[in-house]
Amino acid sequence: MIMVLTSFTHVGKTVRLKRILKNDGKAVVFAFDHGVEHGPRDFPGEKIDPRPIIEAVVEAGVDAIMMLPGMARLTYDIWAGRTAMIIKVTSKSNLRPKEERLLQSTFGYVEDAVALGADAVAATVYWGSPYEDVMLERWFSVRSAAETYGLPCLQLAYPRGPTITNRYDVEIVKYGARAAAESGADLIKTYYTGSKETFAEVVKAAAGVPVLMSGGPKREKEIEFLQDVYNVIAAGGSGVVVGRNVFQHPNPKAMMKAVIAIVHEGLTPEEAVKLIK
Ligand code: FBP
Repeated sequence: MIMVLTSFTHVGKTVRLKRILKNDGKAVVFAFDHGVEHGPRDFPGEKIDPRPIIEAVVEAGVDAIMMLPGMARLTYDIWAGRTAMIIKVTSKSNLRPKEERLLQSTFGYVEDAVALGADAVAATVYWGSPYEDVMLERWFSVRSAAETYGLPCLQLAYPRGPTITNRYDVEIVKYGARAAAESGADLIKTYYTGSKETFAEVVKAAAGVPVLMSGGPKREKEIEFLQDVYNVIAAGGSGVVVGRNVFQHPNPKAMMKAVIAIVHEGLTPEEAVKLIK
């Protein structure tokens, strides 16, 4: 018998991906990097305290959390050993001049993610930005370092820039998803295109790389968001990376449970919303 010996990197990536994408190949990830991307306006009143929110989503059974290195350090006692961790190593603040918000800067290194015990790293590429070149340089250096450590790389593949009038347009989102796949992403997070049919096209364009929906601003009614989650799964999507629709909800734990029930248990939005009331 000839033994097929695979690389250590392949094993490491596979092991870590399995901590994020569960046995059904799907994942619910909690995004919590808004403190830099949007600032305190995203956390009104009591929401400014990150700890009860992290505790709530972990208790709900979230598969992974995506956060910046400093927040991981501030909250590790809550999530360690209970959920997977994806460290995002790029960001930008909204205090910048408007034109420069089309650039995500280095916000940590792959070595920081390793030191923090991460299961994956994440970086944003704004496809279509005048700074696309800088972000790609950054993406490939993150990707290459992550390869050394056997860490999967999630790309936030967000089309935005002067030529893009509608960033949710299916052709534009498909472009970003395909470009993310071609740049070696192991997981892709991108915008919802508004319907099951169009999101199925995005999934196809990604050519086999798992595609996760980015949550977006908080919807007025929770059932609207749950319907989007349902459509993403029906379209062949691999799950969601959700932030505001969960942490700005009056009951983040119940909302997260509803999302998980759709992704992993196949509940309809109507069934899942009952878990919140
Ligand atoms: P949400 O579910 O809250 O939309 O989180 C997803 C996310 O990509 C965050 O990771 C990030 O902080 C934020 O949205 C960026 O939002 P914007 O569209 O304003 O750049």
